[in-house]
Amino acid sequence: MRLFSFLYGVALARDPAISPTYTGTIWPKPQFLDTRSDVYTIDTASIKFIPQITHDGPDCDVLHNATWRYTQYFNDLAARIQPHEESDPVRKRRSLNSNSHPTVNTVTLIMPGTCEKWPMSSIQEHYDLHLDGEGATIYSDTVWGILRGLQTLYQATTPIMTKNGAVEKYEINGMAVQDFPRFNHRGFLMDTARHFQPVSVIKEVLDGLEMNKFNVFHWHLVDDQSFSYDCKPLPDLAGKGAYFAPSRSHVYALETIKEIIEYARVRGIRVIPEFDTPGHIGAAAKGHPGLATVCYDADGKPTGLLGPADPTNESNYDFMRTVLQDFRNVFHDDYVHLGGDEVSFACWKSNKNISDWMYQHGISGDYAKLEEYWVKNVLNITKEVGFNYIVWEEVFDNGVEIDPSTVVEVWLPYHPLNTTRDVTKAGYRALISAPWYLDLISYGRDWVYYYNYEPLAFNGTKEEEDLVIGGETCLWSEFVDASNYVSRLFPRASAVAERLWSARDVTDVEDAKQRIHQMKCRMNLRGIHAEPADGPGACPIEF
Ligand code: CP6
Repeated sequence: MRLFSFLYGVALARDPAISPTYTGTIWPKPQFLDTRSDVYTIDTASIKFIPQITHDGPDCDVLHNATWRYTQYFNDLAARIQPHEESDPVRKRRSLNSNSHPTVNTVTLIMPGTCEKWPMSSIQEHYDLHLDGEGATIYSDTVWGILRGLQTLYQATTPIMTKNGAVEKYEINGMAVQDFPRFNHRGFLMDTARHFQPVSVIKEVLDGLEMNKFNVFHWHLVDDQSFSYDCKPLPDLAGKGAYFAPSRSHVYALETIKEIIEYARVRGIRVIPEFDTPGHIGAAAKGHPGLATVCYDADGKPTGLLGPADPTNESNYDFMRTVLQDFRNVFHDDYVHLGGDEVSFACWKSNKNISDWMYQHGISGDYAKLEEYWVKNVLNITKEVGFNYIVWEEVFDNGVEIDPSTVVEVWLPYHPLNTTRDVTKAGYRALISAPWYLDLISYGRDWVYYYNYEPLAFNGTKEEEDLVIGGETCLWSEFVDASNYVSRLFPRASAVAERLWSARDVTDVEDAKQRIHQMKCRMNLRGIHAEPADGPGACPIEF
């Protein structure tokens, strides 16, 4: 039955027929979508989700949470239906009998595999969705696929408006969907170090990420400006390095972090924390004297400025072990992000202790080797603690010897396709973020640039292409806080979501324009403050 529907899907996948409902506006576009001409009323008020799972147990809580949540989401749609008074008795009867379409109100969730509790780098998200007069059926080997299928079903649910602009009912087409992501890693970087982002914003972001089928929340917790993470064994890091320290008003407490990890987990979103070193450690240095290099002026006097971490201070590796072990205790993913970007050598060069140490170690004048010494030690500690790691591309560009399981994140804007080629030629896995920096704003429809970037356009071999595991869109937060965060993120991030999920040949910008607009409206209906995507327009139901 799966094989049959798969072939059927192929045959009809490119059928451009305009459907009367939202089925054709699903974002990101499914791999194979067959919209049928039969139309049903979908009873959003009494919809029932019926799990058919062979391996129930405590670990199936993601599925049970999903049936509960999606019941709420559909009931929220139902709550917008406005009962309308009709004075003309004939029309009144007709509208009461507006069940000219059969009603669908059951969704069967079939999952033969074992439930997984945590989404990890091995996540599988393939699902089949079928809807006809018998009801809807979502089939997946994993609970993560069931989540993606539920989102597709939700998006296909179309409000039908009366002439007065009220919601009368919801309709949905018969359909058969075969869907799976093109790339396994579809991430978003949130920076809570340049501005502290309240938990309410983080949850709104995670809701939007789920709607767009993203599966990684890369959490840039600490940087030069603030240390927003409450590292239990080293309370001075946040206690001295956070905004408004020593008050902890701008610090994520352990309980809060766990709440966010849980909120992400049940949405099939991995949480990957980043501790960026040896650069970007300014805030950590406030709470941990000796971590940062002391910079000197030409006369040999301390300038008062602090540089990158001091690789020659062996106690700094104990410090790194303490932080990473704490990350290991708190976060569940198999990956951690170790940073490694934008290391300035100027301060190292000004420091006589460092040049003495380099002389003793036979690397005089070779500051890339000094950086390598730091990075290699930190990578070894990370392995011992039990994480695989992602690093920013400089670690690769500078020729540091890295474990074959390392993921290299390509971010420098100059020639990301060449860098992708170099990284994959060297046998490393690549993650692409260079074209998708949402903080770099400009007037107009910049989503089209994000949409048009093709990560595999580097003329690689099949093996090299397979090493591109996905990408991340980044919202560095120098200029965003709770006042403008979500609207700057969505729906511009949605362009990246479709590039990373949908087939390579889904490149029709005119078609995407219509759908990204519907997607913005749908996010608004769910309380997500997505901004207009593409200039003038209107949503059927305004926010
Ligand atoms: N912070 C950190 C940043 C950036 C990076 N790392 C960054 C650099 C250039 C641009 C945007 C952001 N603000 N820690 C680079 C990975 Cl244009």
